[in-house]
Amino acid sequence: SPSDPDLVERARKAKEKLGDKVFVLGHHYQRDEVIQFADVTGDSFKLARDAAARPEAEYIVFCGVHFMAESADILTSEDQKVVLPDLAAGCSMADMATAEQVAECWDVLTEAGIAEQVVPVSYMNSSADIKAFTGKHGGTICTSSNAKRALDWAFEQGEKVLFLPDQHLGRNTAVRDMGMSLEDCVLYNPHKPNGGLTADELRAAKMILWRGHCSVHGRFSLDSVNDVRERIPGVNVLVHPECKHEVVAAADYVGSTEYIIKALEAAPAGSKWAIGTELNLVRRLANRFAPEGKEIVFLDKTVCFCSTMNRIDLPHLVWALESLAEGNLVNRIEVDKETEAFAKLALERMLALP
Ligand code: CIZ
Ligand code: SF4
Repeated sequence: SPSDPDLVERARKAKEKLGDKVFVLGHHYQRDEVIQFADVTGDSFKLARDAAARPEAEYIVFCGVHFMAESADILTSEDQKVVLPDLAAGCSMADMATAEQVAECWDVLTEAGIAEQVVPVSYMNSSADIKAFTGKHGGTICTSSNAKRALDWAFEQGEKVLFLPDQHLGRNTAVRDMGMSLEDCVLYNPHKPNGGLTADELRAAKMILWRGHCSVHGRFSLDSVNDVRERIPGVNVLVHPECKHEVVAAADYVGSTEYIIKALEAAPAGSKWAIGTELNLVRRLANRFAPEGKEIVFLDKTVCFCSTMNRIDLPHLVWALESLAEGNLVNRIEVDKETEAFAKLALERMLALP
């Protein structure tokens, strides 16, 4: 839907007034009305790095969700202030692993006598607390683009991996890219005593998967894939690795948002694609590539936007920019020093991955 022209003008004015003092980051899953004001777009990791590469920007306005703003705060300098236009823009997946639950899990692994063999690997989509836990226990962060390299590294450090918080990315990477079997993986349920696992099950496992998932990507099903293949003969099915294992197994291609964009850029005219990722991005890609004769559809019409991503709308962005332009620092996301130090350790291990 077209954006309100008054708000567009107000956002433009406030941004102009701030000049180089502000840098606006736009995650791929953001609304069009917000993305039009982004200085750069990208996935969460690219955006955090882009922010760090702009030390002259005093304010980083992060159009995305809370864990991403935290990561940007961790990777940018002391004097840069990260602002999230709506504090209610969280991530249900990141919320599925709390610091208390993860500490309790570590006790369970210690009880089972395996904690020394376990290396934590945490997906970028996790709170700063979970990243700090990961750093403290010798582990690394990963994104959906480098999950295999992170697991390769982790299995050089220890015999087992605790993968947080997205079970699907963990399972898909282990089985698709690492040659493990589904039986090598166990699911740790933080809502059950001992994670719902026996000590023997934990000792036998190679991958201990946290029972978290993305409420958007987790909704695509095997039926979504079968239906689209029937509806559009010759369609290429391309999905994000946060989708369920059966969906990933049935797809033609699997990759991160950056991978999806590159694949569509390289796709020949006349090719047909069904994409399993967030709807704002898929719609934008469909519009962008339609003139080149590439037909792009959303994998399943019953799945919708990421509701927390969509909380960042033009009114919230205007409010944040105008406040900053008037000298009021609003909605700052600031990670405390100790958490930041350990989280940074985990992020730096990722940056050092071969
Ligand atoms: O699903 C998400 O939220 C993704 C892919 C985030 C990101 O950019 O890493
Ligand atoms: Fe979280 Fe999924 Fe939304 Fe990404 S798409 S922010 S993982 S709920």
